[in-house]
Amino acid sequence: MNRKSLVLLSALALAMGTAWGAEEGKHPDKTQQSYEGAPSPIQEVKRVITPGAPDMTQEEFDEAKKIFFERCAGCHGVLRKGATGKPLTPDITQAKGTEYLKAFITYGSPAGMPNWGTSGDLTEKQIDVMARYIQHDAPIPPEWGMDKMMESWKVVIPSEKRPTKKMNNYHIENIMSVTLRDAGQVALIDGDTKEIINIVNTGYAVHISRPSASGRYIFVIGRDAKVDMIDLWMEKPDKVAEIKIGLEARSIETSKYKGYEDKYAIAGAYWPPQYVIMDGDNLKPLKIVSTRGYTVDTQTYHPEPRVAAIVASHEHPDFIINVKETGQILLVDYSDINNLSVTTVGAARFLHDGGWDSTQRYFMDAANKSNKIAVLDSKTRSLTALVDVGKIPHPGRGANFVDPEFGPVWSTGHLGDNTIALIGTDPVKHKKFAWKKVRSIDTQGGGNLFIKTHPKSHNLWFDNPLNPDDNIHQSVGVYDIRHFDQKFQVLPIAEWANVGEGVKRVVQPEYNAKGDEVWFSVWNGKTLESAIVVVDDKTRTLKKVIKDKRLVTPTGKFNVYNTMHDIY
Ligand code: DHE
Repeated sequence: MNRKSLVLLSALALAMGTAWGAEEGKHPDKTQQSYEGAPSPIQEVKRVITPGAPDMTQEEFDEAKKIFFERCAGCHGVLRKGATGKPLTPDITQAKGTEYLKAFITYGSPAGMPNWGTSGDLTEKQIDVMARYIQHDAPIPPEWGMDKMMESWKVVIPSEKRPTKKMNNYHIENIMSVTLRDAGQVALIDGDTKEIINIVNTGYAVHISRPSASGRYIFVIGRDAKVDMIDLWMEKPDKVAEIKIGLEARSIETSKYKGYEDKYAIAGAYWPPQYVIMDGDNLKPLKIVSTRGYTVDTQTYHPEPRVAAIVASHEHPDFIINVKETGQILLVDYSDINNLSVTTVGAARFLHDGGWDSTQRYFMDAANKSNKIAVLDSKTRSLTALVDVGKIPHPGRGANFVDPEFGPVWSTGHLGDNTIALIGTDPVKHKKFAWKKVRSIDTQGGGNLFIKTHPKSHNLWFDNPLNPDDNIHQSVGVYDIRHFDQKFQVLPIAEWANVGEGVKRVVQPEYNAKGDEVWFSVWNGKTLESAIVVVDDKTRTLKKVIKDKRLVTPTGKFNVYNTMHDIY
């Protein structure tokens, strides 16, 4: 391609950004893109040939399908009807034509489309194949109903053969379940001795762990929608049941309301868009409910609204389910699952993650691409407020503490800017500040994913794993919550880990049960050394580096006590 045509095409790509409703601005950071667009495990689709679309061979279709699910589905949706990225349906793409689409894929757009060609990620040939592929209707992956779930359901150890009392000497409330992302495993680490208790095989690109209300069981979900249930009472804690609840998923939770402890588990899927309530004793699927429906704002039908975070209410026997693309929060009453009662609360798009305020009545829920936190009153089952925050809030579960000036606050960091927003959460004694952003404090830069504190601590920790600067994503910052007039301190976590070469993103602060240690993952490439770094919370000094060749790509860590009691 000569220089003149390159310039023309790049101008065309920018113009298309505007034509598709792009905002003016810079390309978002590439790590942000790869965060959103982690490879989808979906591969099983039937080929569709659409009138008006350019021809493709079977080989080209297979290649394009693979590239689409690995790189594009995370933003554009499996059905390409638009998610956080624009819709790519044939009525739109055929009107643009192959050359136009090729330029768009090559150069990206200011609205957030990565420059797949100029970055070297895709070859010219692959871009040509993709430009033709998206002019055909999206091939539809299969549904995943009760028959498929029952086929995949396996009880490894039935409850009658499990221990009737704890058979080990572990202090199980201080066990950390650690995601080994690219190994498809979790490491159960003894929080007291820092020794690995067991490595349990789980789903592909495993995502999160949640303990049951009693703390006896841990439920783990993989991106391939495989759920694994681990019994911590066994002599060597291990898997007792497994099931696959769909083709792609991210969230899992268990019933916590009084009288329903350990009774149900629930998992939410990205594909098919549905949630499933299971027996909390053995993962038997009991009830599957679709989340297909209408968006909160324009009331437009969305065929694949993905299930994001799920939390268990402390006020009612409800599961609180975030439906990403429709922006609706569902409160699913599990007291009678045959006559299921669901309250639908309109919030804002695109719901992702969130956590409780310190009273555990209000759920603070990030509508990330709307730059808002939705405040849900779980007692009255209604929306209390929509609070404007910074760009792309990403709280994880957030952090609760008492601000010296504004009283109780819950806080969130942001993926898209360098701030942490503090929101007042006390409508009784600090009414003036309730549900308002009362303070904004700086982080080291954009690309923050998680923040954390503990009721016994004066520290507020934040990571910046998606920041492109090595110095920033390899370290963490910490504020003294009594002194926001003072700058944060930076701790060189990756340097302390001393793991050699690699990208070494430091991710997700997590407290031990006592609240006097904070654990960080040093997340390195799959074939490189990673580590977990334990910091003494009071002195902010290195306490221990946990290294083991089995600790492949550690990311999230879930302390049993803090997670089961929603302490953060
Ligand atoms: Fe996560 C929580 C979705 C990428 C680490 N992540 C969640 C939740 C959702 C979600 C819906 C809330 C679950 C709940 O509470 O029930 N995550 C997604 C994605 O869709 C996304 C953006 C891209 C993807 O394709 O998966 C994504 N997540 C990542 C990562 O790349 C991270 C950093 C590393 C990893 O292990 O994959 C990552 N996500 C986490 C962690 C939590 C999480 C550690 C739990 C935080 C907590 O404290 O509860």
